[in-house]
Amino acid sequence: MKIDVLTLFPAMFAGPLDESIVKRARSAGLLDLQIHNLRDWTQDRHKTVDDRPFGGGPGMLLKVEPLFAAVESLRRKKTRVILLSPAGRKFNQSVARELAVQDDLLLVCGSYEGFDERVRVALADDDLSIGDYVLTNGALPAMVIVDAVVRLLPGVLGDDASSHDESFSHGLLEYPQYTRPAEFRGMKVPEVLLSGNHAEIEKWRREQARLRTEKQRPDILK
Ligand code: 9D3
Repeated sequence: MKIDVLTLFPAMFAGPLDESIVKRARSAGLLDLQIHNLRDWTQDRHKTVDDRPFGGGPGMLLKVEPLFAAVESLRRKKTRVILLSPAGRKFNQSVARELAVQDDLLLVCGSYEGFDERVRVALADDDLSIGDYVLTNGALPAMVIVDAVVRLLPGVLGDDASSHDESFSHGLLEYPQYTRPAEFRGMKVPEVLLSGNHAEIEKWRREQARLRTEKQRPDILK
């Protein structure tokens, strides 16, 4: 898969995407990830990327000319162009699965300056938000989306982790888990997990998953 990211803060991307699973996907040739600076597509001496909104009001907007020039130079026939903004459709695991089957993504980061509506209408296939909280710009959301999508690409994770995911996204939170020692600072691992009775263990895990989901995420229970 090819992913291009367009941002005013390319330096934010050094680090998170050079570690761990994303790093491995890149060196294995499963992911071609390129970060681009929107400022490189400005034409004026001051490399201006923003301007005031018509009609007045607070805040600035990203200028349309550099955005059009950048997207038109970076996109190819099959590229899915995705704006990142707080007004977008909410990103979740099913959107991640939808994106993971594309050949080519272009993630366009917003910043405290919003997008001119013509960018949405003429350039974007989609507009995504990662949740209902206000960040300073779309760089972290872009990294979140890259991370969630890349781990779904064939060959990036082992089969174990991928099939485990399937059952998780089927509706309940994970049950409580324990590893050695069986007692730590007086805190004991539940007896049933040491019993070797796999039917009982299954039953306990189902109950615990349901209890935890009711408590933490009643919204995902039907
Ligand atoms: C009009 C008031 N603000 C909208 C809530 C303006 C504004 C604030 C912050 C516009 C952009 C931003 C920067 N945030 C993003 O670009 C962003 C974001 C986010 O803040 N939260 C969750 N997902 C995303 S995706 C891009």
